Amino acid sequence: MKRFSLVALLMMTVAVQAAPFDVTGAWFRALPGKLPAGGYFTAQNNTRHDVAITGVSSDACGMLMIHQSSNKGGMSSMDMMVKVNVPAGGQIRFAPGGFHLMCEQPKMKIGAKVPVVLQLSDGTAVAVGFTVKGATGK
Ligand SMILES: [Cu+2]
Repeated sequence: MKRFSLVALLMMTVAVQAAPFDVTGAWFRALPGKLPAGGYFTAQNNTRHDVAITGVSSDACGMLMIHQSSNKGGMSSMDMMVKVNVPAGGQIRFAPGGFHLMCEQPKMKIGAKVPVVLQLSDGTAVAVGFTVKGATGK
């Protein structure tokens, strides 16, 4: 009983300590054949300074880039982004139709988790496990 309480306390401590830069809901959309896979997540900046994502890499991708989808006059296109700013105390969503990671030559299986490293403007790097989902996002 006493031991159980200690574990519960430790778990609560972990839950309330937010990381300075937190990434949640990370997943890749794996498409059939050799099509690139889009990567999506939410980045939360819990610091009092703006932090930018300045680079991305993954062993599961031949090349990994930051893209932004846009729709100009009915024409949808993708632009390559050098960096994406996450404002102090705020969050940025990478989601279909907006910011996303573009994984060229993906080597991934649906249901698996693949590692991605995000380089940040403050010189740190965050390792994130991306869950691989299918074309429908499941
Ligand atoms: Cu793209």
